[in-house]
Amino acid sequence: EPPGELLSGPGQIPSDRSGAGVSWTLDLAAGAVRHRIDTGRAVVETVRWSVAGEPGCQAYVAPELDAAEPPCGTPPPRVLVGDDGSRAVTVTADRVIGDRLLRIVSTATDRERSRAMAEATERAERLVAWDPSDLLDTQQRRWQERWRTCNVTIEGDPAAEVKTRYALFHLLSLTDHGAELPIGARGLTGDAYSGHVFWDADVFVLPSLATVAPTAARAMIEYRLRRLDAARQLAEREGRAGVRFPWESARTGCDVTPRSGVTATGDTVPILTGQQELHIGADVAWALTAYRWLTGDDEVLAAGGAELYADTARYWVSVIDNGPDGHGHINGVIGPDEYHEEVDDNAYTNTMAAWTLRQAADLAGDDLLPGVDATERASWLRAATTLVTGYDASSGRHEQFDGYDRLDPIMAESIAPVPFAADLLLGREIVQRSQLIKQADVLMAHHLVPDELPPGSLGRDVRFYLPRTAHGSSLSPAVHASVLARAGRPDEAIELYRIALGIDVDDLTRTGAGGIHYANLGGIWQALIAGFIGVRPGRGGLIVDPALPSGWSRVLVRCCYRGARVEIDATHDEVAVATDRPLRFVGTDRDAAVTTDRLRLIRGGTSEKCWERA
Ligand code: IFM
Repeated sequence: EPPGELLSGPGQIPSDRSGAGVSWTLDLAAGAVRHRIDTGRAVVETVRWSVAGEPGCQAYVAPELDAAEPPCGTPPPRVLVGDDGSRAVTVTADRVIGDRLLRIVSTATDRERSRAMAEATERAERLVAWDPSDLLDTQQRRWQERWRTCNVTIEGDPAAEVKTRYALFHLLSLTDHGAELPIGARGLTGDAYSGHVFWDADVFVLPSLATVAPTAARAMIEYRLRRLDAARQLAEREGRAGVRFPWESARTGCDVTPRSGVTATGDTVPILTGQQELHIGADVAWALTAYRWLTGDDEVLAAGGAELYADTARYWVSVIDNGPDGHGHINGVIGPDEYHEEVDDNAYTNTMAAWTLRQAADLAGDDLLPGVDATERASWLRAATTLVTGYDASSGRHEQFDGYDRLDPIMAESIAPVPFAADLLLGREIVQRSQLIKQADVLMAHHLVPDELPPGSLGRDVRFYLPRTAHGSSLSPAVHASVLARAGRPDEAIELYRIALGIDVDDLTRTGAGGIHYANLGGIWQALIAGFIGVRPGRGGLIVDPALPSGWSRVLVRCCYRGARVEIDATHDEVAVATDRPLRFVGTDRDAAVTTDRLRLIRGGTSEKCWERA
């Protein structure tokens, strides 16, 4: 672990290495990778897997070719020393059983080398004593249990079904975790972004994980809570109050964002995201709220959550400039659209800041934030109300940042088929002067905090920003799919959904060598659940409001909400929701809330989008 980096793990499946006589298969049912080589004279099959329920352990079964010793000998233990002196010890154990070789590779970390060594050795020796077939059967049984709790069936679209399951597979793979779970942009599947944790974890992965593995989502929150002190120091260093989470975070929670990078053309360019991508502060608070909504766990407030809200609100108050126009402004930032740097009043940043201030004020109003008095609470509400959001009542849409509308109106489709990296294709300067955007920005706010934006603005913002979006970030297509479905345009949503599905499975953007795009996978699950099935938290209960693409005849989903196991069966005309304990549901219109374990909705006669309780 070089300073500022997280330990990287095994790479992902090298899908492009499949070819004549060679195949790699990810067996989603068994949670294992099968590798087959047909040399023409012999067929060699191996299988490898991350042992479910035994974090840090990998198993590998292969034919033992010369039937005597393991082919390359057993590697000796490997010790990596972290920059804080902690040790990661990897122990390998081999055993030949009949004509097969079983290899276990076990990694444990501890401050004490001897403890890490003992733990890794104990696991390796225990697992290598198993019969390989039994070990693989156990793996399969554990995965079957996971698939019984969380799964998706999409009738009418088998490709979308298997690729969505692939996303779910990787989310479910995060189930085995310690007390805290930092998810890097590429997890442990590749070295792009050095394992660093971005908002990808908080707003893309965490809400999805909360519906498939709530304890893993809690461990993700814990990762942030344990770095509140580091975030407090960062805010202080920048002359601000409260907490400021770093744009890129690793073990200590200090800012590890690089200050420069080298482009594909070999030029060194400054990286300003560390100084300017401030929205991360609101994203972390949003993730905490999403976690509480989705799991019903409010104990997290007493475990540091209350502090996180209060100090995030304090941070925003100290960042906001109160202008002579009587409004609050946040200047010199980068929004989610990273093509435009140092902009004033980014709609996403300001909307999220205002939302966070109101959240904190609401909690303080309910006496849930110790140490916050009425005066401070009132200052948060005032700041939220005066902050500009870029909304223009005459056009009914948001301007992405101050001055955006005056930029060159270049449309993405006039350059190349999406997704493409506009900055690489056209050069940074041209892109900066244009309205081309990298990823969902205003639409990201619609995705995360729909009730914070003026009614009617979703449709107008989608119409305006979609044609300007290059989807140069893997975070973009799934969010667009989700908001398009919610905006009642599911047949366009499915096009973006297919792009999102292809990013990892088909390596659509040729960036897979750096690892799996976890935000994309989290985004896919969100687009399915919140977009197509329309399950989202409403005021006082869950809303179910499906908008299925015409090519999907039926969708079945299993997941969890607020401690209950939930099964949703949706067609174009009818939705049935069954839960193993009663949940509270609200309608999308003025329907009264209902608490039930069986909900049936049929498409209403009055409007295409309206669902009525059957
Ligand atoms: O967090 C993202 C960002 O939004 C776009 N660039 C890549 C980062 C890591 O995935």
